[in-house]
Amino acid sequence: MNIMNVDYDGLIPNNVNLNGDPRVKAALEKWHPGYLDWWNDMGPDGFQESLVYLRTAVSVDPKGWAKFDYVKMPDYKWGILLAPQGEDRKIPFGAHAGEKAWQEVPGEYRAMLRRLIVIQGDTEPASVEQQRFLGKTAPSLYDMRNLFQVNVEEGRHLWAMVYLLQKYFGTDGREEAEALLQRRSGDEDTPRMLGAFNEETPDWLSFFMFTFFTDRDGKMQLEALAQSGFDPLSRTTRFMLTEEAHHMFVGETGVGRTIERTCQEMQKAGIEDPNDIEAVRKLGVIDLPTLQKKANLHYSLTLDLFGNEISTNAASAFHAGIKGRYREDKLDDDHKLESSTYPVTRLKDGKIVVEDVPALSALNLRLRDDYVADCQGGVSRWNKVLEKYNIAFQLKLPHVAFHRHIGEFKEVEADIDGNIVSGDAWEKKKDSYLPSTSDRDFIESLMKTEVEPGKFASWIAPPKVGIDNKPGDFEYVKIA
Ligand code: BYC
Repeated sequence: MNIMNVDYDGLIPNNVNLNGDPRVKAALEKWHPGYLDWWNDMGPDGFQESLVYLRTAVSVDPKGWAKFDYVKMPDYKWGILLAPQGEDRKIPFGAHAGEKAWQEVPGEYRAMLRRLIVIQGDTEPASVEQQRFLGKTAPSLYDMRNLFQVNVEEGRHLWAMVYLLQKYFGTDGREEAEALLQRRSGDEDTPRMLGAFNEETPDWLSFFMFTFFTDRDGKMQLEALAQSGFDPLSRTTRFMLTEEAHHMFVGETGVGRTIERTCQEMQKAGIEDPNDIEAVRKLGVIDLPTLQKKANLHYSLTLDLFGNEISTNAASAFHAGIKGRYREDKLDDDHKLESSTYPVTRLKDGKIVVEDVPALSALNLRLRDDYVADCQGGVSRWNKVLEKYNIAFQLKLPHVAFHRHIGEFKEVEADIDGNIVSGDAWEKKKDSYLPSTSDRDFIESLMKTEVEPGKFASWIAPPKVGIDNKPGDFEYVKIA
């Protein structure tokens, strides 16, 4: 078998030699119709018959892994693709550091591994569910195609986790794979597992913020799992990361293009005060303070996805060699962390303080810190657009204590600068920190679909280059 190239002949494209593994092949083929039912019920509403110009992974060689073509989404080739197996890979961290990486699930860590795989798997279909109505308000065919690309790839990421469950976890793996198709984002009785995946994605600015902030949590968590001593998980997540990069590109450039259009229109109209919201909105673009509020919302919801700052679960997963740190293989220390400490921003006697705690217990926070730095890079790039147009406004990430529901700050209210405030004070100022009903109504009023090739809705600038270098007026979606 050539691990680089994918076997496309069967029902399920793969590079894991499914033909040589009849038990897993049969289990996946049994799961497949339920997946398609889920996709048809919960995938992009109203576009299942349209031809979409999508990339499909045909190889796991990073230099040329995808091909582009028109495809109806239900016919997309959702495959099982693992990055190539490294020769003689060793467990990079934890109590087993330096031992041979596991090719089978180590018995004592079975429950922990299954839980991490299920949580990761649960987020993938959840995001498709959250985004299912957005096609109808796409600001262009280019954006519509990007949305659908993200959606089919999240579907593929679900397949990736389901493969691990079916292959390595027997009966309970099969049950978990079924349950992944049963839960629904936002459902009162059977919600998705993590908070941010039960929120709505009601408009395109939310979608871009979600792909910037929340997909970036995906990147960080996948990076941490890519270090895993359980080699099949490492190889699966390494390939997922190749696809994930495009999702964050969609978010970063989507918000960037929104900012660009706002700046262009402000300049044309001679509006210098970015806080003159009414005047800016009259131009049919999204004012900068509202963009900041949307960022505040998505950033704070996403910080919750990192779990508690101080976590014995995270310590156990690291010690076991199951979930590492961001770029563990590039870090220069003992990779065991048994005697080091890490500074944690905590709440002590009603005050925010920084305290050194044992590094093993602070691994969720450490990953979150790497995430914050990564976000800051993108925000700085957005601010460059504002500088280019000489607009006196800078976007910024709110304090980590702001609007939190998990972790150290869940019991208190803090403003965007990290001042602890009373519940009353918070209520009074809430609408200046987070999108208010009228902000949402305004954004919604702009969400008019634009389906003429090469045309864009009023509030967003065109991209600098097309997907797959296609020209500006390329018909990315042939709407049925
Ligand atoms: N909501 O010890 P703690 C993506 C629970 S995004 C609800 O701090 P731990 C994507 C926790 O389960 C990436 N509950 O937890 C993006 C635990 O409950 P139990 C998804 C929460 O385990 C866009 C208890 O609180 N992947 O891929 O250290 C589009 C104690 O917590 C939450 C992963 O997350 C929450 N936010 O850390 C598509 C990777 N936080 O078990 C896709 C896998 C905590 O005691 N997951 N709890 O009843 C993990 O690594 C960890 O489970 C977590 C939490 C980081 C989520």
